[in-house]
Amino acid sequence: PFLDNILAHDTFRKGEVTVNFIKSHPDLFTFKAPRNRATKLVTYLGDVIVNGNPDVKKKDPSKVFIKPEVPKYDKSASYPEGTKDLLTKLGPDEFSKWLKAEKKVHFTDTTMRDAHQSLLATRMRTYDMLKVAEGYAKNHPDIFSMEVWGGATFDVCMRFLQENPWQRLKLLREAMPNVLLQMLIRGSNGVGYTAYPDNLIAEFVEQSWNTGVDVFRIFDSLNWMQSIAPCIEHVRTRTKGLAEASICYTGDILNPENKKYNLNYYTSLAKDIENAGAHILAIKDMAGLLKPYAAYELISALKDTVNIPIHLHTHDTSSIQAATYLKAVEAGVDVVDVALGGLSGLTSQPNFNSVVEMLKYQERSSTINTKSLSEYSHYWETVRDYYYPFESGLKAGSGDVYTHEIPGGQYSNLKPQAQALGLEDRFHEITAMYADVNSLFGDIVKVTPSSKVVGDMAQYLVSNNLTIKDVLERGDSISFPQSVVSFFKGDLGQPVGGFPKDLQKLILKDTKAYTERPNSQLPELDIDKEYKEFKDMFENDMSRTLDITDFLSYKLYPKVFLDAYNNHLKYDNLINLPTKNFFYGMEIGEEIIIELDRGKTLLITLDSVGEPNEDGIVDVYFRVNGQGRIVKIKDTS
Ligand code: 3PY
Ligand code: ZN
Repeated sequence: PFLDNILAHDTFRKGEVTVNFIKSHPDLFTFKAPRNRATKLVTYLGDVIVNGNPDVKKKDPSKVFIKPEVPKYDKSASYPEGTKDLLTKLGPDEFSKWLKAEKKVHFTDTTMRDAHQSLLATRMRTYDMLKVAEGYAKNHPDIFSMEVWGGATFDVCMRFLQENPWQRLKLLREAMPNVLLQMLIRGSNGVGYTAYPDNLIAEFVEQSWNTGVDVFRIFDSLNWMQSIAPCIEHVRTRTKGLAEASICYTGDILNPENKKYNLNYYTSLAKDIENAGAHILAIKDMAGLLKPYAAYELISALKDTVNIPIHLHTHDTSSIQAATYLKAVEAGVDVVDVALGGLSGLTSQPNFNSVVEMLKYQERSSTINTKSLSEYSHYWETVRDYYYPFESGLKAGSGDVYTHEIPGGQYSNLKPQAQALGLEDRFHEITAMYADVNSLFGDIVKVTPSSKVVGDMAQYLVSNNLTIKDVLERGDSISFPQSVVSFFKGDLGQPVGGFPKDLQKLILKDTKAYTERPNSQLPELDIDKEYKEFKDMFENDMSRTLDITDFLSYKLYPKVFLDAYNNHLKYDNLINLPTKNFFYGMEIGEEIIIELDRGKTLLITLDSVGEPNEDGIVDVYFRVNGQGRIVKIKDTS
C-alpha cells in the first residue's frame, strides 16, 4: 500500500528517486508495525490460492509434481578440503599459479546461476538449492567452483522471487564452505543494466566477498578495458578473492572475412587483462559461437600470450559445444563451465556428467564422481518440473545461432517476450532482425546489457513493421527505444571500432554523445551519509534489520528493492516456503511444514476456501499447528 503512493509519484516514475526524495516525502514512508509471522505466511498462501502468483501466467491444473529426492550424505561428517581451503592457504596469486600448473581439467558448476538463468528465466529459488548444497559440497570437494550469484539472479531474486539475494549468498556460503563460490559481474554495470559510480561498485565487490563470493568473473558488454580494469582493481584491493576477467567471444576467428574480432584482437585483449592484474582469464562465449577448431586455435594462442590460467564458458545453443570442450582440453584449457545434466544443454551449459565421462581414462581426466553427479542430476530434473511456466519452449539445438549470435539467456527469453508482444508467429523474423540490427550497429559485442539494446531495437522494428532501410532513410523522424538512444550516447561505453557516425546522428538527434567512461560522468557516492539516511527512513519498522547490503540493493534497484521490502512486511520471509506452494498455492486438505528458524516449524493445512462476498472478499480457512485461522483475501480476478 505505501508503495503504491511512492510508485505513483512523479519523481519515481521518471526514475529519479534518491535518498533526498525519501527525506522530503516522509508521508509516503509510514510502515505498519509487523504482524505475526505465521499470519503473514498464511496471508501469502491465501493470496496465491485466491489470485494466483502474478508471475505464473499459465497454470496447468492437471500438473502432477513428483517429490525430488535429495541424494544421501553424512550430515555429521566434516567437509572435505576443497578449493576454498586452498585459496585461504595460498592467497589469490599463488592459487592462480597452482591452477595453471594442474594437469587435470577443472570444472565450474553453473547449475545454481547460469543454467537456470538460461533455461528457466532465472527463477530457481534458494529453497531448492539449499536442499542439496551441503551434500553436493561434501560429495564433490574436487570441483573448481560453484557459480551461484550475480548476472540476472540479483534482480530476479527481489523482483519475482521475494528473496533477498544477499541472504541466498550467505546461506549457500554456509552450506558450501569448502569450495569456491563464483559470481558474474558486469564490470562498471555491476549486476545492473547501466553504469554506476565507481565507489558503489567497489563497495558492492567488498560486500560480495564478505558475504561469500570468492571468484569474481568480470566482463564488459563491449569488451571495453576501461570498464574491466577498475573492477579487477576493486577485487585486488578490497578482497582476497580471485579476479577472473573475461574476453567476450563473438564472430568466428576462423572466418577470413572477419576483420574485427580476429585472433589478434583477442590475444591483445587477453594481454591487457593480464596486465591489469587478473588472476584468471575467462573466455566468455555467451552465445555459444566458439566452434571446436576455433577453440583450439584461440586457446593455443592465448596460452602463448598470457601466463594466467584459462577458464572457458559457453552455451550449448547449437548443441555441439561438447566438441568445443574436447578441442579446448586438447589445447590446454584449465577450467570449463558445465551444468548438471537435468539443467544442461540447449541455451544452458554442456552436460557436466557427460563431459566428465568424455574425458575419463584420458591423461587430463578428473576425479569427479560421476555416479554421484547422476544422483544430483536426477534431483534437478525433478525440481525443474516445478518451474514449468518459465520454460522457454525451445526443443532442439539450432545452427541459426551462428547467424543471429543471440546470447543463451537472451535467446530463451526472447520467445516469451515475443509472445507477450503478440509476435509469437514472427519469432524467426525477430531473430533475423537481431542479426540485421547488429550489422547496422557496426557488429558489436552482444552480452548484457549491450545485447538488450540490440534485442530492444529488433523487437521495436518488427513490431512497428519497420526495416533497416527505413531506419537509414528516415531515422531522423523515428523515435527509437530509450535503451538504443542511451547506448549511442555512450552510456554503456565505446564499442570496438567506435559507433557508425551517420547512424549515431540519426538516433541521437539533439542528444550529445560522449566518449569518456560513463562512470566518470557520475559523482562519487557519499556512502556514509546516504547509508545513514537509508537506515533512518526505515527506523520505525522493526520487522528486519537493514544493513549495508540492503543499502546496495536499494542503490542498484531502488524500485525493485522497495517493492520487495514492502512484500516482506506483508508476507514475511518466504525463503522457506516449498516451491510448489510459492508458485501454485495449496490444495484443499494439503499439509505443509515450513521451517521458520532452526527447529521452529509451522504445520499449515488448508481446510477450505469460501466464495467471494459482495465486496469480493474470500475467506480462506487454514489450520496452523492445529489452530484454526481464517484469512480474508480480496479476489482481484
Ligand atoms: C549476465 O550478464 O547475466 C549474463 O549471463 C551474460 O552472459
Ligand atoms: Zn553464460
